[in-house]
Amino acid sequence: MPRRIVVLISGSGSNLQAIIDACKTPDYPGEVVAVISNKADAYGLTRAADANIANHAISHKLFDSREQYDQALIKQIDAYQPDLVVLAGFMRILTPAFVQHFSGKLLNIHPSLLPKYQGLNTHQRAIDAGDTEHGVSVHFVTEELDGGPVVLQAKVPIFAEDNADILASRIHQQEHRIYPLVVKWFCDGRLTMQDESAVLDGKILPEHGYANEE
Ligand code: NHR
Ligand code: GAR
Repeated sequence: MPRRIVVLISGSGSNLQAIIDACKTPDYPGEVVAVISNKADAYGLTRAADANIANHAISHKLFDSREQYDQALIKQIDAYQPDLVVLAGFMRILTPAFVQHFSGKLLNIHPSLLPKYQGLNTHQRAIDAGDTEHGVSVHFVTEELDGGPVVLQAKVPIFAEDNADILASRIHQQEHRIYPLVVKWFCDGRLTMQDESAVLDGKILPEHGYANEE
């Protein structure tokens, strides 16, 4: 049986689409069983519906506190008994209670070469810093925002004439390659989190994740 995946989104859901498409390939070890958005107008919900995947909007605005919102999220996610919860452009910081509930089963994709540029606006910050290289990281989620162990990164160049939109689209192409790959590793049972380290095939991954020469 394929591993059960719940995907959390806030927006366009192009990473969700990449994972849905990957799940259709023969022998892929995972299946997206539900998509949940904190925004009712997220286009990713339409993508889920088009793929006949259960989907829900749970607006954070209806709750008095982050704790209450996260409890509602936990309840909805648990109803699907997932093996893996994937953040794909999900824009709400999660409480320690949420992170602990899904510890070791929670992945995020962050548009920077972590530990550089945690938080938001990463493309503009890389341009403003004069960087010639930028990238994207898939990491396990821990209580520390964008601080959990990195599994895999992809790098892209920054050219002098780039703006944040051009850079974002270059990053997106890499995201759509690496996220389905990391999800596959997890679903194949090759990837785990142990003592806040990412472990692939029994080996602790270094700070920048798998196969990084630095
Ligand atoms: N939660 C925890 N505990 N740990 C992480 O590593 C998390 C997380 C929740 C989301 C994604 C993250 C990113 O990849 C992520 C990682 C949202 C914000 C943020 O400031 C920061 C980082 C990330 C996602 N959100 C604002 C908030 O008040 C709202 C911003 C908005 O709505 O546009 O939650 O970058
Ligand atoms: C992706 O670039 C992802 O790395 C980023 O949002 C985009 C979502 O695109 N994530 C964050 O910035 C998290 N704070 P998508 O909705 O098309 O997958």
